[in-house]
Amino acid sequence: MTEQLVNKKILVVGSGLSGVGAVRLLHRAKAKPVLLDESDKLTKDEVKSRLAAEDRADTPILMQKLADPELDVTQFDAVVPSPGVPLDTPAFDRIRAASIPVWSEIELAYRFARGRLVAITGTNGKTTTTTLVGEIVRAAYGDARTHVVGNIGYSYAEAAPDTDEQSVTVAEISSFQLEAVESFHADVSAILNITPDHLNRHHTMEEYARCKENITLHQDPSQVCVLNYDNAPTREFGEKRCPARVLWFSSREELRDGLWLDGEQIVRSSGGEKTPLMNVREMHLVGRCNAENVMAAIGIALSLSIPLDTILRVVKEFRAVEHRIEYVTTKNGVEYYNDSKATNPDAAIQGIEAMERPTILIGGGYDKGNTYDEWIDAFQGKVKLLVLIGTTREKIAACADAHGFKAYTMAETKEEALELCLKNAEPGDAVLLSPACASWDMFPNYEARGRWFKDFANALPD
Ligand code: UMA
Repeated sequence: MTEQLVNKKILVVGSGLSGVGAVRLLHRAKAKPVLLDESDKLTKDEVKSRLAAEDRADTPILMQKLADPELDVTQFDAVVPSPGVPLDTPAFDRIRAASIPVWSEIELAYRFARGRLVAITGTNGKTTTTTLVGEIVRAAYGDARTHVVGNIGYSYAEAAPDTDEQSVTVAEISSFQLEAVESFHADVSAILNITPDHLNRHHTMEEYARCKENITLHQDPSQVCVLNYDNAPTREFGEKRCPARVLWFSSREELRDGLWLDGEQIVRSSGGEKTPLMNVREMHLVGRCNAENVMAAIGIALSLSIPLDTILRVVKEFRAVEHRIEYVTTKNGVEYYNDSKATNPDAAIQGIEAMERPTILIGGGYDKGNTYDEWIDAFQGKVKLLVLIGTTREKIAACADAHGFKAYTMAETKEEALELCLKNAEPGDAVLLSPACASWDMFPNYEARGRWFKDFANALPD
């Protein structure tokens, strides 16, 4: 398919990881990329410096809005938007009206990549599952054949030119990346769960779910989709619409076929015949959500025909990814957990469910249009104090009041939040940063928020 790109003029929108990767790939495909960035804060030189040195000279850079009437979009053969670029805008209406194809960066990468592809999406658990599957694939096929890409922080387009027929690419895929796919399809896909998130971008749950379901758009029954039996949207999708062969996992119900949790035991069933695989206490991960991630990873790896003993060995060695229910330290009998990656209520529910002690919880942040009722309901007497930060703190406080939860307090600054935790924590407690919100009102990203919390906990005297 890449022959079709030769000498084609392609507009890449956004000069972040995806845009830079797309430009690199397009040069290798002998196309003629033009890079546009809409930021008022970046200069042309800054954008240029983001490109690989060998791509700088031959990449025209446009610093303007896509909607700029002076930009003649009809000169382009295709447009490749970065994931952060919304597609329901008049500018994209104009592009589509001119019959110019719009390919997300993963669509472009897919057209260029070789070998087998695993694609993992879901509202929560993507990074843990992708990382774990990547480790299993690495153990089975070696480092050189393994590529772990996508939303995890390394663009698929950047990696695609390095793949060959022997490669196995494991991609963490977000709903943003699935908005404009045409031919993208995985040998094994997974939708771990679909719960409310990113509604400021997708507007409705239906549209958000449709984007996630796009991960299977071109799969057929010779390929596999790993789905969560316990989550209503993925269950309904698997039972009614999924074009691939479904492999279910469940942490709540016994399955005749699939992977499920029997108490603490992960069991694989085939035609009703049960094989116990391992006890969840043998892993270094905590919480039901992680048991689900592990079952999904085992299902994916089995679908790639990786031997079971390799899979289980890696699962038992695997440690939590940074910022996801990550144990930090114990100081003065108080355990500290960093769950900064819980940027939506559903992820934060998993965080609090994983706690086994009275918990002081830091919550709140940037408002993505979510509601917090189910999160507050999940506290179940476990949260002894909720310390609220960020722009959502009033909204969450109102929700807590409505649910009769009074043990909350507001912090004006992040420093005050930490002081409140210290003042109230007693030996035997846990302090959990699991904000249920994005970080962008107080931090550049959730990683910076997580590091801030860890630095604080690690610096406390023993
Ligand atoms: N830009 C525009 N116009 C816009 C929006 C952005 O020109 O309307 C420009 C910005 O000025 C900037 C560039 O585009 O220069 C940024 O593009 P981007 O926001 O798509 O970011 P990338 O650096 O390309 O990173 C993206 C993903 N970011 C988003 O989806 C917002 C990264 O996921 C991903 O790791 C990377 O591609 C490689 O695949 C991050 C993320 O926050 C972790 N993902 C969301 C999430 O997990 O919740 C979905």
